[in-house]
Parts: sequence; structure tokens; C-alpha cells
Amino acid sequence: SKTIYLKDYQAPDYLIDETHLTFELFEDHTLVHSQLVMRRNPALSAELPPLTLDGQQLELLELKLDDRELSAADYTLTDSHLTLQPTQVSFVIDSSVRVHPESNTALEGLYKSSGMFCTQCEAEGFRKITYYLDRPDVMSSFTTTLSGDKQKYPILLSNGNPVASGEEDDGRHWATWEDPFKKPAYLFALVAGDLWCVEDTFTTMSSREVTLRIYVEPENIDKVQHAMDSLKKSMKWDEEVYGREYDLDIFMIVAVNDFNMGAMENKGLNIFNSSAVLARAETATDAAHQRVEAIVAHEYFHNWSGNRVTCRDWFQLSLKEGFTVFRDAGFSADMNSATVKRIQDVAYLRTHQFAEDAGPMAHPVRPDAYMEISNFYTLTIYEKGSEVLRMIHTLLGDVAFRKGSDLYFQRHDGQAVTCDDFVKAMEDASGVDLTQFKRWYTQAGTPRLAVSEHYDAAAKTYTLTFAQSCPATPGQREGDKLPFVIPVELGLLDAQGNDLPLRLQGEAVAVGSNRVLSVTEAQQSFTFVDIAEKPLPSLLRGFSAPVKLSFAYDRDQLMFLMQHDSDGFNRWEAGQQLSVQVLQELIAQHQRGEPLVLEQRLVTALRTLLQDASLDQAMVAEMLSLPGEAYLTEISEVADVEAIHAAREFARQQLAEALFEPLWQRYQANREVSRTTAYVAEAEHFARRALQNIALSYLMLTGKPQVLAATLEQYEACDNMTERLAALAVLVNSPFEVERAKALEAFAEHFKDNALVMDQWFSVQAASTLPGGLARVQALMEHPAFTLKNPNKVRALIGAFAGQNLVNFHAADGSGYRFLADQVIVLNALNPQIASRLLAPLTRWRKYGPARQALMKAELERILASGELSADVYEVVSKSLV
Ligand code: BAL
Ligand code: ZN
Repeated sequence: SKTIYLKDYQAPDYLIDETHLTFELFEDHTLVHSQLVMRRNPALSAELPPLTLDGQQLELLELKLDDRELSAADYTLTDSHLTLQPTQVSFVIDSSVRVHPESNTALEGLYKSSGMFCTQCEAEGFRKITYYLDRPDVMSSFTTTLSGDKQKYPILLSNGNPVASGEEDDGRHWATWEDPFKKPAYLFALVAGDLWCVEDTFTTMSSREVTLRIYVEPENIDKVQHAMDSLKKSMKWDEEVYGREYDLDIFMIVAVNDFNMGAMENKGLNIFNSSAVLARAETATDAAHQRVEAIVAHEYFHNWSGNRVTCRDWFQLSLKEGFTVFRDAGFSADMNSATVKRIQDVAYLRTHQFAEDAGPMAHPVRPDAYMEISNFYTLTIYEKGSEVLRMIHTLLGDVAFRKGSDLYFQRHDGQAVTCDDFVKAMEDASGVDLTQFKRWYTQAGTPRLAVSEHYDAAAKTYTLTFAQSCPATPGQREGDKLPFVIPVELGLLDAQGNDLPLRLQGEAVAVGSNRVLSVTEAQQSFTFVDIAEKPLPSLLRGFSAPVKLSFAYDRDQLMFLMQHDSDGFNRWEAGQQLSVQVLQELIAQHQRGEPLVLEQRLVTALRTLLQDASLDQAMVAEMLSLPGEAYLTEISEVADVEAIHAAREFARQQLAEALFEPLWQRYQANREVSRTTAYVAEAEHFARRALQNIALSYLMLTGKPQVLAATLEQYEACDNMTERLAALAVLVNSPFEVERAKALEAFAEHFKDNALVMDQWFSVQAASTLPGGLARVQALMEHPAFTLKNPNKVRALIGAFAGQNLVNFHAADGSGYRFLADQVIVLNALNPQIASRLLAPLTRWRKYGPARQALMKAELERILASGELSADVYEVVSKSLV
């Protein structure tokens, strides 16, 4: 496969001003006619170089240049390009091609899902629809006509506004859509199907009425209201917080069952994985409700950050994705608990993005090279990209950041731009120089930030010294990396736990008691004056930078911060650090073959939390959650799978026994509220159920009969999926085999017709760490509800097994690895994007001991030798073996 480099970027030779498409949809093929109104790029010389259009898996039927039919001698055709010679500055190309959506299992381009036609064009799917300049810096207006059987496909949709429709004599009908906003081809979309919709309206800030429609299969029409509410909240929030108004007269969302991603922001016609739209109490958990709200917002926000202002090339992907994740995180924080949202985001980032940043696919937020762009829809582009935006926000402050974003949208509306353009707008609006800051875009890897302290009692000064470094990543040596700008938000606590006023040496007066220091050098000290007694620092509040900070806290200090830190995030963080210290001690005991002994201070700390009725219940639930096995793996030099699992399970067991009474009380009180009030999808109720359910999962570890009875009561009597699934998960991981089997069977019987609920049923079992995990997963692959053709099913069963069931996946005999490689080989032919994502756990072989390393590498080698590989799989496998 060929590598594409950012340094080779060249502006397009030709532009497309207008794109006129006609789709004739049939059961065994589709005809695509395209008319492209083109011209030589006026920014380049007047010469007319050959025109090379992208096109893959297309059967060319007809080609015309300015109405003149071209014969094979007039053009060159390969399996990826069509080249011809224009003779004038402006010209029109007409082409007709045949494509086969009915047999498209890669779910890229035009394909069929559950009987309906739909599209996925980002990043490079449009070239599987017609010959085109399939690159984001070529922006065109689009007119789309689609025709199909009226009975099978009563709904015909595309981007923009509907302008005409009609019927034909042969049972077919057609519709024409016009999108006046110039857009790259990756934002094109088409849908044809038998769909119902929920309709609503939104009145924009300038009093325009916008029609909102969410289309789903008829049986799902009762699961759309939450997404519609989320959409209206998103539209309002984007007006209030970013001044962004919607532009077209109609905004549509369509839910499809087979979809590689979560959702796609096509102009005016978002296409969603049904898992990111459908939600109602009986079938979707609280987490699913929050995910729907966040993804609806994310795709809607793309209308400005992505569509109106798009990316010049795919190296700039984080320009739209990092910014849009930052925007949706702000939205979710405002809709729910900001601290809990931050905790969840950071836990996810540190577990998964940090692992990516330390692995063979590590890349900068703006990569320099790729083989297959689909492999770069990564946690680094999305989550670290969002952290980079968050740091800009922290450095500039709310007001200047908003001025910067206004300037960015105003300056670049209708353009395809770069991350540099974004940063320039932020600099111009704020007067802040971000030159050094931009290293976050170009240097990969997670920086380490080691902090030490020195208190001078006589001088009453307190000095913090920061030393930063960044490990080597593919293509970037450690020694070549230059210091980052690291915003460190901090406070200093006195012995009572109050924040001290903060006055740095050289300052006339104290400036608040919570402030942001910019660490810009490899080693740098900050001295605070007027510090009467040695303080306790609270560092990196709110996780103000995506770094690995280390400071030698002892356990008493961490317990003190857990109780007193004025920053909610850092209270949680202190608890996590305490848990990590305790778990690492248990891991070491296990490795030495000693009996495990739990640090009692952790028990005391969690008991205090459970007994404090004034605390936010969601925070208590988060603080009760011990760091996961994947996070413990990430922070290990060499991950000892069995020791990590044994240590964590031992700690959970001990905590359950020691804290039985307060857990049981909190559980019963919360379950009583659940029992007596109807389900509401709101933050306060999410919080109550979260605490209830984590309490139950601890309680079951004691195996007491009253806990089993409570679990069964909750499972059977609840009115919502949050409680039902939590009870099922508790049973699945319990020793009560009879009850477990009965509940699993009843669940599958009740929900067999609901694919999304069955996904949860698969996941709960795939994640069970009881022995025999692989055999259970293999048996479930034979279940009638399972199919490798549906990405949600693959993720729910195989993805959950490899990603969440570490002790079974990493079985010492290599059986988990062999199983995953087998699935990757099958999926490589079926759906390369899913295959490539699924194999990520195997690429992390460097984290493990020699025996596992050898087994994992052998499976990667076997994939490499298995035959013709897609670019997606080849890139990941070959890079991970280097
Ligand atoms: N643009 C791909 C899906 C998303 O990030 O919204
Ligand atoms: Zn996005």
C-alpha cells in the first residue's frame, strides 16, 4: 500500500462548481449519472494538465466531455482512477456508471441496510459512487435526483431542500433535492426506504422556522423522542454558546442498522447508526440515553465545525473532529453534571487514548502520513484533539476563545482550511501567541510531567518544579521532541483544606486561589510567597492538560484531597490515585506469591463517601468505581494480566464485605425511589441509578441470599433497561448459575426482535470474566441474532470480549488471540474498516511478557500472510509488527 504525506499536498488542478446526480435504484444494481460543471483552478497556471478523477468499483457505461461522447482511446481507466485531457478552461463532464449497493458489505459508498438504500462517504466513499475529485478541498453545490420503486422506497432523501418530485407509470417515483451550500463529496448523502418519521420544528435566533425530521423503520417510531429533544437542545445551545444558527429549511436524521461509525454529519441529512438515535426507557440504558444526546449534538454541531468550514485535506481531520468533540463535551457538561462528564472523559482518554499514544499506531493530532485514512478516525484525532482545544480555551479564557471561534467561522465560511488557520484565528482574536503551543499538533505521545516541591519555612516560600518529557513514538525520537505548553491549573491547600491565596514571586498581590500556570520549558520552577505553612498542592485541576503527572503524594494526603479539594475532578482523581497505589501493592503481593492484604485506608475513605448524604450521587458512584483493568494495564511497565485481575477482584471483594451495610442502605434507598417513580432520563436520576447499580454489583460479591433476592426483584420488577441490564450483568458475573441462565433466557426471549437490546445481551456475556469466556463467545456467534455483517454485533460480542474481558482474551494459551485473528481475517474481506478496528488489541503486544508477546505477534504474522489484505488491515498489522 502507498503512503500519503502531508508535505506532498497540492491544491486541486480543477474545481467542480456544480454537481448534478441522478440515481436509478434497482434491486440488482444502481445506475448513477453525474454531470460535473468544472473549470481549471484559477489559482494555478493557465495550462491544462490531465484531469484525474477518483473512482473505485465502478462500471463505466458512458463518458462525455462537453456533450461529446468519449471512446476508450480518449481516456485512461485504472481500478482507482479515470484520466482524460480537458481542452478548455471550463467544461462539463457527463458520466454514467453501474454500482452494486445490494452486495456492498464494506458499508462505504452506496449500500443497503435492512432493505433501505443509504450512503457513507466520509472519508473516501464517494469515489465508490461516481467518478469525482473525491477530496475535501473540492467544494461544489449538489443537485440530486433519485428514483426507485414507490412501494419499497416511499421515502427518497438527499442533502439540502426538496425541490421536485413525481411518479412514473411503472410503479416508480422520483424526488429532486438541491443543496445550495458548497460542500465536499464526503458530505453527500442519499437515503431511500420505507421509513416513518417524527417531525418537529425549531425557530432559530433570527426567527426562521426549521423543519426537523427523524426517520426510522416503522417499528422504532416510539424510540425517537429523546433524540428529537436532544436535537432541539443542541440547536439552542449552539446559538447561545457559539452564536451558530442553522442554515437550511430542513434538518433530517435517518437511523440505519448497519453502520461502521456512530453517525455521520452529511449536510442536512445526518445518517446515524440506530444505536445512536433510538432510546426509550424500556430498551436503552441511561448511558445509551446520554450517548444519543451527545452524538445528536456532535453531528449537529458539525454543520458549522466541519460543513460550513471544512478540512483542506484529511491530515486536518482533527480541525473538525477535535473541535466538535470539544463542543459536544461542553454541551453534555451543561445538560448534565459537568464534573461527572469530565471524570468520564478523562477516564476514557487515559485508558484508551494514552494506550494508543504509547502503541505502534501513535500519531500526532495532525498526522504527517497515512496509508488508509479510515484508520485515522482515532482517539488521538477525536479525544486528544478535543483536549488540545480545551487547553486553548484554558489559556485564552472564555471570552477570547469565543471571539476566536467567531473569527474562525466568519473568516473561513465556505472554505476548506487547516489547523493552522484555526490557531491563527484564535491568536488574532486574543493576541496570545500560540507558536509553541502548536507542538501539540505535531508531536505524538503523552507528555510526562514530574512535579517536585520545596518549602522554605524561614522565607515562607513554596516552590513547585515541573520537569516535562515525551516518550519516543513512531518516527519521532524522544530527544527530538521540544517542550510543550502545558497549562497546569492548581491550588494550594492549607491544613484545614482551604485554598490559599496564590501570589507568585514578583507579583504585587495574590491573584485568586486557583490559577493556571503555563509550563513551557523542559524544567521550570514557580515560587509562591506568603505561604505560612507547608501546603498540599492540588495539581492539574479538571485535568487541565492531557499529560501523565506524577507527584509523590502519600496515602494520607490523597485521603485529605479526596475530602477537601475544592475541585470536584481532583477529589475523584485523589481517590483514583489512592486506589492505584493500593491496587499496585496488591499486584506486587500477588506476583510475590504472598497473601493479599487490602490497605484499610481505602475502606475508610469509601465508607466516608457512602455515609455522606450531601454528596452528588453520581460522584459517589464514580468514586466507588476502582480503576479498570485496562487502565491498570496502560500504567504498567509490563502488564501482568492475572495479577491485575486477581488484585482488583480481591479489592472489590474486600470492599464489598467491609462496606456491606452502607452499600446495602444506599442500594435499598435508591431502589425504593426507582420502584416508586417512573423512569426519567435526567441527570439527577442517572446519578441515583448509577449509585444503586454499582452498589448492587459490590453487594453481589458477598453472595448473600438477600442480595440475590434483591437482584431478581430489580431484574423482574423494574421499568427500564438501566436497572434491568445492571441486574442481568450482576447475575451473569455471579455464582448463581440457575438464576443466571434463567434471566439470560428470559431476556433473549423478551427482546429477540430488538437488535439493539440483543447487542447489550451479547455484550454482558462477552464481558463476563468468569472462566470459559472464549467458549461462551464462540457459542454466542452461533446464536440466530448474531451476524458478522452487522458492525454493532461484531462490536457487541467480539469487540467487548477483546476489549473488556482481558483475563479471558489474554488466556495464556493464546486461544483468545487466535480467535480474534480468525475473525479479523474473515472481516478483512467483508468489511475492512471493522476488521482493522477489531484488531487493535493485538497490536498492543509490547505491553505484555515474552510469552504473550510471541503469541500475539504470531497472530499478527498469520493475518499478514492470510492472503490479500485491505489497505485498512495491512496498515495496522504492518505498522504494529515494526
Ligand atoms: N465525521 C465522522 C463521524 C463524526 O465524527 O461525526
Ligand atoms: Zn465528528
